[in-house]
Amino acid sequence: YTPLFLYKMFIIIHIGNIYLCTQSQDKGACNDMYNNVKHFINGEWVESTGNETIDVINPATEEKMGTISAGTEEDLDKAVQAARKAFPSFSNTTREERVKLLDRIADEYEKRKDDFIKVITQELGSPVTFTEKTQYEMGLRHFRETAKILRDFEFTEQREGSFIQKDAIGVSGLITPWNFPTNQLSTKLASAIAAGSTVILKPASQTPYAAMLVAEVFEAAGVPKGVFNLVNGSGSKIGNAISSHPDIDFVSFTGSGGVGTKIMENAAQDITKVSLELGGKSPIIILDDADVKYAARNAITNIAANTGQVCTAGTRALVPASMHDEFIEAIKELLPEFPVGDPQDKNTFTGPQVSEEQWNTVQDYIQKGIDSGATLVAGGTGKPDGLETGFYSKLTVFTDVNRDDTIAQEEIFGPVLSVITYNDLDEAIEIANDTIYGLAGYVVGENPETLTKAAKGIRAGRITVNDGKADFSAPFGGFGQSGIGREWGDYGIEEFLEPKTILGLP
Ligand code: TAP
Repeated sequence: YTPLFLYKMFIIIHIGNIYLCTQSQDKGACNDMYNNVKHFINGEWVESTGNETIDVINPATEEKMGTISAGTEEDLDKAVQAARKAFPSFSNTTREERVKLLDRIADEYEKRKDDFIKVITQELGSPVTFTEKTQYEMGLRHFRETAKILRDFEFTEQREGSFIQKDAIGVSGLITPWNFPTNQLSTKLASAIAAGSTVILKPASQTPYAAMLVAEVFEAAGVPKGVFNLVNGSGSKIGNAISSHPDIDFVSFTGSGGVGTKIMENAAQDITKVSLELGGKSPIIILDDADVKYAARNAITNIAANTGQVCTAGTRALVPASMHDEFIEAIKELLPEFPVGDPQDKNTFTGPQVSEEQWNTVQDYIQKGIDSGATLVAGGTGKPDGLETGFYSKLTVFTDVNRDDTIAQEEIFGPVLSVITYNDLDEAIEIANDTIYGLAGYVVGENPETLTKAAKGIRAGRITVNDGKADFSAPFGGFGQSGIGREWGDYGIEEFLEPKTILGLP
């Protein structure tokens, strides 16, 4: 074998590989950036101290996109030490320096727009149009809005008898879910940076590539070493270790109630502060003067967007008994405008569930709805026709649902709507508030007085009236078992601060 022969063989094999990759349904399969993704600790991409990896699956093709390193407790310790070391100088940076840093992060984030869209569409199965307009955009808005708020944020206050100073809380552990891969990270990261806290991030194992891109954005923006650390790995190992780490001062978590409870239990051992953004079972109160078609469209959008994997999704449509039949007809008529299918198709409205596990959960709930005697208006169990590969659910609407049925009480996190009738507004508000949750609520109608009464009556962290749009400067979080604490805007920054009262200062 002459060197020339070997070189020719190398070229032939290389071209062959490229051909095979381009023929694959799963375009990520041939991209090295998807394989054995490392941790980002103290400003460097580092190998894990363990050998285990976690597979990442494209939910639309069911193919493996690649792997991430499964972090160890030793990896986490290194990240905590780096964050601890960086804390004194970062927490002493000026507000202006941190505003500039957030602006640079936002600029670098914008430069990676195409990569974010590609990655989130593949790892989450979020339809490409939604990924661009919502997933990508929400991440960016948090960095931009927080920078804007930070410009006027008051870290000190002189009162008649005291001086109050707000100090950064210390090292924060951030644990995030998969449903909005950049939004969930960005709101926590933007607030932490604004406050001067250093962080360790553990993203969801199903959607780690968006987090990897965020780490690259932070690197490119020149975030000082140790201020931002990323440790990949399972929730049961790294998430659990973050919530019980004695040198972490604050745990900010978004995800399921069950894990939220475990995090509180762990954090309680060292009296570590936690903020929890958990689930919801949000009501949509449709008033008797609402336009029926508009109300039906609002309800379907609530369950179809992001395949129902939205903590604030309105999943209980509360409809006046007198409007019920007309509402159901409008739902049936409008459903074809919400196609379920390939996330790469620009016309797709609803993609697959994120994982087989999530698909199974949704199927179980649909079966429970059928077993409870509710009437199936559309959808049902199984996959939509022609979508046998991929974790696709049918858009499912039940009516004749009792307010205390399982499907009317528990978070499904799938495209399932429960229609419940009411007789007067007081009853609607009572039903709206009759769950353990209180994350969001929706009101649809015309009369300003009734809209106001309904909006004020719902006990939840965010109420949207008709077309109300998200305000990234306003607090986001829940009442009841929807969580503890608030994210977004100035309320989000406050979570990463400790107020200190100084008395008798000359
Ligand atoms: P969770 O298990 O709560 O996952 C959220 C995050 O917590 C992930 O990063 C996860 O890591 C981590 N985690 C898991 N177990 C942990 C532990 N013992 N200690 C610390 N962290 C841990 O959510 P899920 O399983 O992905 O989804 C289940 C249900 O949660 C959904 O059906 C839905 O009802 C709800 N959910 C709610 C939200 C929001 S925004 N409120 C978002 C997603 C899901 P791994 O990814 O490695 O497991």
